[in-house]
Amino acid sequence: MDQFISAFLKDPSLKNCQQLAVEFLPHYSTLISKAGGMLSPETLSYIQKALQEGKLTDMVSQIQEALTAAENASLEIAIIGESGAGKSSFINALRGLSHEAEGSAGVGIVETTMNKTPYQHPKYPQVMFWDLPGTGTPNFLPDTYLEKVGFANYDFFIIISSSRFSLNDAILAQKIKDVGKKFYFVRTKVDSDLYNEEKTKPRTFRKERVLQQIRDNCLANLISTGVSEPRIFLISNFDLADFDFPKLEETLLQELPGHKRHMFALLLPTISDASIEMKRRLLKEKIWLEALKSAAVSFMPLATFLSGFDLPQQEQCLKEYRNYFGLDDKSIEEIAYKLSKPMEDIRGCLKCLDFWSLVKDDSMAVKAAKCAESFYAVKGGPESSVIQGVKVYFLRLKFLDTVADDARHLLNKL
Ligand SMILES: Nc1nc2c(ncn2[C@@H]2O[C@H](COP(=O)(O)OP(=O)(O)O)[C@@H](O)[C@H]2O)c(=O)[nH]1
Ligand SMILES: [Mg+2]
Repeated sequence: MDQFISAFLKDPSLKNCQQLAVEFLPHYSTLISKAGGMLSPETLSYIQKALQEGKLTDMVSQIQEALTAAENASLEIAIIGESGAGKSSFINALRGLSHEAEGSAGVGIVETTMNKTPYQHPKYPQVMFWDLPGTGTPNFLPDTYLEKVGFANYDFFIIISSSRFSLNDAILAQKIKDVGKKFYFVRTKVDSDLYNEEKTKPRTFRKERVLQQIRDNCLANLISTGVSEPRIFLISNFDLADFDFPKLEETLLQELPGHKRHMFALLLPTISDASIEMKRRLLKEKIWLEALKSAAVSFMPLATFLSGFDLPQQEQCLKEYRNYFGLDDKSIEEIAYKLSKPMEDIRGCLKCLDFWSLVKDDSMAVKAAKCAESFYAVKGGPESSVIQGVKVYFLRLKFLDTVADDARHLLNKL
């Protein structure tokens, strides 16, 4: 069991809570990834204060509020760029859709309107990508553009180009900064730059050097137009795992507020070990917060609302984890198609599909019983709700690790 939670279960006295208040932040920082966790600095200090004062009800409501906020978080992502720059391809990639999938953004379609187009995430309806017109159209007016597209609604802006960024891009970036929003430059199609360079200069071609040249050119170009310290990410929409996309993911995660960070981590395509690990960390944090909340609730008088060991609920949880890591039935079907293998072969190598064997795992029951023993010492007798809570904790961790391992295993095959 997590050290912090067992120390709390063993001794919920005010004196021990005060000790735990001291240990809370250092312990929390070991749980989260370098991109950050889902609690805001304010929530962290509220929880610390509640522990310091032994106000468990306050701690429970803080955790509950944070969990609800993370679950209901919405994201509105603005993608700006000229027709042909790769906006639709980028949006499809982030939505985990192939260009031929139903509901995907039409690729290679020349845009003639100045309208913005919304694309909802197929799994997370509260996540919306907005395809916004580029700054190169004759009607682009830097002074009114942001007002026109309703800038206040977006969480951040991505300015896309497949060649140079223009003066108008730089002007727009400055305006975005002025209204207190974040922006990132994304330079697409680096795969084709590399291909062309290699074709034309096969003897002197060096991948890293070409990429550095593209980066330097974009930087010089933006700096000369007045953008200070522009952040540019080189990507290929055909291969997100390569180039700077992983760095872009991490930067965006770091810069989003905690509750949105959780949502954004869930929607990221499982393209690399790093993205699987980021998802696993955030979900592990959620399991931990839920366990800490249940532990605190069990010490509150008349606490009748502890959720028990409800099997359908656990099965649903495993299903959600599979969904988050792209191992839901539909995704497995697509993976089988990509690998040209029968679906049963793919399913056969996934441990996360067997709910019952995960639930029946004996080692988990032993762990739960061992942990609950420390609790009997305090309360003087087995409290079934606590044992159930502890079992849920271990079971969810097991689900999460199994799904993440399966995702990693499949990724290596792709
Ligand atoms: N090589 C390469 N082609 C890309 C990339 N992104 C988009 N494309 C191609 O560029 C064309 C325009 O892409 P699209 O996504 O429709 O751009 P949009 O007009 O900005 O929405 C299409 O033929 C895409 O297949 C990329 O990263 N690399
Ligand atoms: Mg398009």
